[in-house]
Amino acid sequence: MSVEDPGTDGELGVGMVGYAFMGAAHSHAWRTAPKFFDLPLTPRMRVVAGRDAAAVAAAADRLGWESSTTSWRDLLTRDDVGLVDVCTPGDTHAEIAIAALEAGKHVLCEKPLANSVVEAEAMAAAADTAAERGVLAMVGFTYRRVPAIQLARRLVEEGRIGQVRHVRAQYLQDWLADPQAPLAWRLDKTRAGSGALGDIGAHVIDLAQFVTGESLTGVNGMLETFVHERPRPASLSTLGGVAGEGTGPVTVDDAAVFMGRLSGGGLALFEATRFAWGRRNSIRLEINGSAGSIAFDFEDMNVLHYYDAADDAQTAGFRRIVVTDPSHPYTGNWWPPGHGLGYEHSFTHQVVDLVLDLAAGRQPAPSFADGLAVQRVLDAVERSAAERGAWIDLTPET
Ligand code: SOE
Repeated sequence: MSVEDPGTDGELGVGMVGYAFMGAAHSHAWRTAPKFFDLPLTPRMRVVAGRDAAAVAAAADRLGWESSTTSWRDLLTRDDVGLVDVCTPGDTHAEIAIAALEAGKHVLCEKPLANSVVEAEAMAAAADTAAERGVLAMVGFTYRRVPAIQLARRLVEEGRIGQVRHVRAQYLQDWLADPQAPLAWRLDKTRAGSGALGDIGAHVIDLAQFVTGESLTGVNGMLETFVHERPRPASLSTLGGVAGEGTGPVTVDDAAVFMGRLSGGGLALFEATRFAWGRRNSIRLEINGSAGSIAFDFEDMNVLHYYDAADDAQTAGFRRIVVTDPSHPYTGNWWPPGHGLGYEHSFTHQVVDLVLDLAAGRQPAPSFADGLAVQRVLDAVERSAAERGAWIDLTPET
């Protein structure tokens, strides 16, 4: 396959690296996208790579891949692979993504883009060079593709809430609130880069910037680790697992609280924690503008709340919009109005948009440059926390 041609004979051969939670979500998306959307290239799930031969073969079978390999480098030499999908922990993103781009493969890479700004810069530079040859890269901030979030973006873009004054963005989970929850890789700084901050805080940073169309110009914040030692896992499931013998250190933050200033002059407040008992996967975004407000919670993900300050005072109030009309983004390809979408659909929409962009030779969004911008915010929050909450400016060159 030549680099100018993203697919052969109307197909896009995909090779995926990693097959755990994110790998399963991405596999579902590659399988499902061509069944519900009319795509200019048909994704072919050629090969999945992982270190354990038996486990990766079983995953290939379960998730619908044609073959498996224990070396991700095999993907780079295969002519029937046009895109490499990176679903590994953050410590391997840079190496795999850069090698794939250099080999002429398009890349989809899980978030956060990398474990450090240095790595993210190298990835963004590799993506720029590759783009000159028609080889394209995208980072997977999937929540952008929730229809209610797309509608929120449109309302802000159309000026329906006026100038953005406040952003309140929270990502709340509780899978680590139990101190006996085992030591998953997401608690190891060398593998994950950071804790709640990078794993889930990255999502709300991206959402805040995406929905407002603005960028953070500076931040300050606090990080905290509540449980410093956890049982080593006997087995790991999607996020939790079963505690085994012995304990090991938690080397990342358990929670992050930070605030920032937006390029349009608004103020933003962020919280990311995996210690919010009862909040399983709650992503809350509230934006107050000069002419209205919008509010979203992923735990009710098919709904967007919209307040229009121009409404008659007698009847003014938040409008509960069920974002399932065929006129809403993506929804017309799924179920009749009111039947609703779930977590997995945003991954499918990600694949759909990526394939459309590849076929058109267009840069997909979010790009590696967007991923780098989020990485700079993560880094600034860490630096601020290390300096007892000092303000950190985020000028483009920092
Ligand atoms: C774990 O907190 C996690 O799986 C994140 O890594 C994902 O990005 C998010 O979609 C769900 O939660």
